[in-house]
Amino acid sequence: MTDVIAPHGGVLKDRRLDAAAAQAVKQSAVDWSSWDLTERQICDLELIANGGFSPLEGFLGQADYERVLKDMRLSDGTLWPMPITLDVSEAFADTVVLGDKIALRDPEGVILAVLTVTDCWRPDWAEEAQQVFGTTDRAHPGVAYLYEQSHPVYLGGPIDALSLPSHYDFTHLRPTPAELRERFRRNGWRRVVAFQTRNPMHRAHVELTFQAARQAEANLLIHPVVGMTKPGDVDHYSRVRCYEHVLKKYPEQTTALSLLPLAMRMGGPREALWHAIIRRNYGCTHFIVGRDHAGPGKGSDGEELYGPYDAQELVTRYRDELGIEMVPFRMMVYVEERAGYAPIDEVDETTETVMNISGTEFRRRMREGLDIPAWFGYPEVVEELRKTYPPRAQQGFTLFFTGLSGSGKSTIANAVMVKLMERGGRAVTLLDGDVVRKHLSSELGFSKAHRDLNIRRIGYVAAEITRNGGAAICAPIAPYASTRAAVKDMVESANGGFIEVHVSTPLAECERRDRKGLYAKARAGQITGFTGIDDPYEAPSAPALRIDTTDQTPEEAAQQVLLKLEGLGFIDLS
Ligand code: PPS
Repeated sequence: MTDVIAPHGGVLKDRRLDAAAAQAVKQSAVDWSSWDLTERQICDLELIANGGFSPLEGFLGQADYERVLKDMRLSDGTLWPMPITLDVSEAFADTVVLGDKIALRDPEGVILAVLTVTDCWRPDWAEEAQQVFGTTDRAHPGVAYLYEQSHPVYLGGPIDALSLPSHYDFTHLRPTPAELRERFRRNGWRRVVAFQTRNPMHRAHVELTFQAARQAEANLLIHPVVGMTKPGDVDHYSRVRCYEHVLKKYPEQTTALSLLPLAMRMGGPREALWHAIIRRNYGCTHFIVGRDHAGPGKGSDGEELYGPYDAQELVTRYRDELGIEMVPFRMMVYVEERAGYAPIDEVDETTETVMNISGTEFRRRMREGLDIPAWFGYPEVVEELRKTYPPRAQQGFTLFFTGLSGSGKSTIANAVMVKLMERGGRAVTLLDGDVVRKHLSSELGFSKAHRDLNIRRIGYVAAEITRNGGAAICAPIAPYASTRAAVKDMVESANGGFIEVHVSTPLAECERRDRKGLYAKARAGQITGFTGIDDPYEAPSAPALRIDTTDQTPEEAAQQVLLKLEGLGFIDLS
């Protein structure tokens, strides 16, 4: 472990043990408790270990945590705006005594680091959310993570790393802070302005970075986050391929691309300060803060959670102690008369025509295979994104039938499957309720927990089929709205469509049919917990389609589904 004196602001920590010490720790670790790190904790650990989070030497203890929440400072007064904590389960915390060493492992069980536990406490999440994010609204992704994914007990203490988490992708683009500083030094880059991004870069971004570099008289570092970003963002593999295209737009030897394994919190102003400190640690002298930096989007009331330039204001307030200079930027827009980009505050909208394509409009055009104008995006970047987000006619999808037993789900699903196979073009898989219970979920019963697990398994398989461009047709009862919503999320994050069809045939008709004789048994009390009889069915509130099969043939019902798929652009019936 060697700390390096940074050219700008403070000491660069390095918490990695040398090979001999790492080997010794590995041997002792067999007797220690082990914590399997979450995805976010692995990101945090990497940046503590490699110095990206200097001056942190581990996960925050309680006194530091409380001061960070209150004043954005560690207990010694150093500016540090984001709580970096190790959240663990109650059961695990119960096995830990202060002073213990615990092994921190990756999901494969490889020991990455040892934590010497100095603190153990139960945080107040409402307080943390309010202080850090300024809200307890779960529409904020950072707040949602806290309430829905964090464990209830925090452990604090210094870490010693045996190795950095392994990455097999883009390894040549992942220098540590010390390596990046050394590269800057070798290249004679004395002033470097960093650009943070979690999105693909289009012309506006390139213009902005050009102008920022010119203004700061600095070289440029494109420094995208590839750890965890906002749920629903473009995956980092596609983004990095886009950045590699964009890099060629800059004059040679002026600009570098390097990946940051950060887990973002979408904390707006506080996050901007944090990002600046991290870039200082990576050897940059300047940092671009644009409009709505690390913005979480809208709250549940439909209002933006932060003002568009709150982040710039906060960073300005702490400029004297940051050790890195902010280059503030207003939103860049295309000005038709100038055939070029300019910051919006430098445009006279009474005489000039401003053009912009919002993120939502961009996604709509991609989805529908529509043109993206050359003034907006580089053709190479657009082409790269089209591979990841093909138009709907080439996307995979999940057709999810839900309804009571005997409502006609399987019959319609089978008819639709055959029709799709007749047309060709996509691999089709039917995940029927009964069939799934035979092959995937044979050990499960019909309690709420087992039904949820059954549906989540179906969702997992359907999402994989969807991801690979196929059509998954599911036909379980799926009585619970929240579980169906979870499946929708899984499928949509696999870049495909989720089409919910409620087979709404009334209970009386299902019972009249009673094809399997199960309703009679349920009424006689021979089966308990039967959906619709003595177990709930939560009807979907806004399905893509509702079909009552009381007076319809299976062909008619299947045709309705195919027309819906055509209307959404997934198939072409002509
Ligand atoms: S769930 O709730 O979505 O997990 O149910 P699913 O896997 O679709 O159920 C498949 C078939 O199981 C039969 N069956 C029951 N259904 C509901 N409640 C109880 N208690 C039950 N016991 C057995 C029923 O025939 C379901 O088949 P379908 O195809 O819906 O008629």
